[in-house]
Amino acid sequence: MALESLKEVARKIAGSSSIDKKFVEEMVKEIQRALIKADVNVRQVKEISDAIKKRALSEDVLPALNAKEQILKIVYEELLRGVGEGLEIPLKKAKIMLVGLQGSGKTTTTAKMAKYFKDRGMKVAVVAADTWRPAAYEQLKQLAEEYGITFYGEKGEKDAVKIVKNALERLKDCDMLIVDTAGRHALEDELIEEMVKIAEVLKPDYKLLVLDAAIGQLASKQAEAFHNAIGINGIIITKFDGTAKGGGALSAARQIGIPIAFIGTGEKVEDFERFDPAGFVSRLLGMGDIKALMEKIERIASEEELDPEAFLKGTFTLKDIYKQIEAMNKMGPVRKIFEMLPFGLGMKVDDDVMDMTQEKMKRFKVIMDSMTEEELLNPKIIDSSRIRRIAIGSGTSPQEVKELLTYYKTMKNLMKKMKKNKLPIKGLGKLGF
Ligand SMILES: Nc1nc2c(ncn2[C@@H]2O[C@H](COP(=O)(O)OP(=O)(O)OP(=O)(O)O)[C@@H](O)[C@H]2O)c(=O)[nH]1
Ligand SMILES: [Mg+2]
Repeated sequence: MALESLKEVARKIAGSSSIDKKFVEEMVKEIQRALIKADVNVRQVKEISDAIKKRALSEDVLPALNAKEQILKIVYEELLRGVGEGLEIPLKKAKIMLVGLQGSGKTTTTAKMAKYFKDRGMKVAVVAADTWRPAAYEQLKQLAEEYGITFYGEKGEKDAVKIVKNALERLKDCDMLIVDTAGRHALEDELIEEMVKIAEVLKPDYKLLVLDAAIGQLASKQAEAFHNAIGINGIIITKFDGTAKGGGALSAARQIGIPIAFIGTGEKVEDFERFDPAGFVSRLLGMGDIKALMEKIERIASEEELDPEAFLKGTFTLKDIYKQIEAMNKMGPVRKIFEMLPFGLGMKVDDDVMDMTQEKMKRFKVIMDSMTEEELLNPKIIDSSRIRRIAIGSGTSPQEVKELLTYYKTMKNLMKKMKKNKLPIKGLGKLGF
């Protein structure tokens, strides 16, 4: 796969003896070659590589990083920007309609997606609304039965709209309805008409276009045509496993401004994943140096006698916040650290929390100095009367004390989240990438 060579780029950055202008230029050329080979649209390749070059040659190295880490961070961030947003379909009641050309992978994806949501506790049903291909009914029914998913279809019925109407009636108690539709060789009027009619009856929350990654740059024309015809709001890229041209479909999504929801990476039902841009780009880069970054965090943490386990486990107390603040002091702003983590994981954190200034850190320490041992170890007990006492004792305001408590809670949640996302707790350096 052409995008695979980005790993090589990351390895070269990690192995370079010095980062100079020549190195950056070579590196940018290599990135360009990888992207172009992967069928990424030329204009986008230029945008991405120009941005990398400009930043790599002009930005100051952050205090917490060395030059290599900084370059890797820039490459990571610009690729991420190039990839765009992912579409996360929440675990809520929803009607989903899949559209796409013949053989793009709609029926397979219908089953994969149903299993994906079923595994996450949703009550899912699939609807066979492809009345065009004779075997479509059996194909979906079989897949659904295999995975214990509710199936609705009407064998022999030619009117897809009628099937969808009946399905809506019959499947009212399901959380999610996933409707498989017919494909055609090309986007013919007849197909558009049928899609529009199905959508009118179904009123889908999501109209997802299934795009075969193997078509490379052609994906953008196809996506545009479907979008113009029925207005899609998400894209699923299939067959990402077997092609070197996957960049074409990625860049098609970006070009028409529609987020990618999932990618299919094989024929089996498990070969399916939610499209998480941060994780995706990290994997493209092999993550070699994210490891270094993690080691750095670990190192600084141990210098400060910060317990890395507690740091990530979410069992930590205000005492740990005290040490953490000191450690963060050495690493640079919290935001920068989390931005570098591939596990960015859509962790949305208030700007206030992220922008911990030196000034604020000092204030927080003063506040904590006015707390009792018991309060530091068990912040839960800090009620409004204690808040008042602490504020007076530290010469701050109750507002500020509350702010510290909010910061503490946010950190604790973040750590929990990182743990849930299977970030190894012990020995951050041993990530095994
Ligand atoms: N390698 C690989 N094959 C896939 C993937 N998704 C689907 N396929 C294969 O692609 C072929 C077509 O898939 P279908 O799901 O039948 O495609 P469709 O869009 O429903 O096709 P029509 O109903 O004819 O329009 C099948 O052989 C699938 O096994 C994928 O992510 N990777
Ligand atoms: Mg099909």
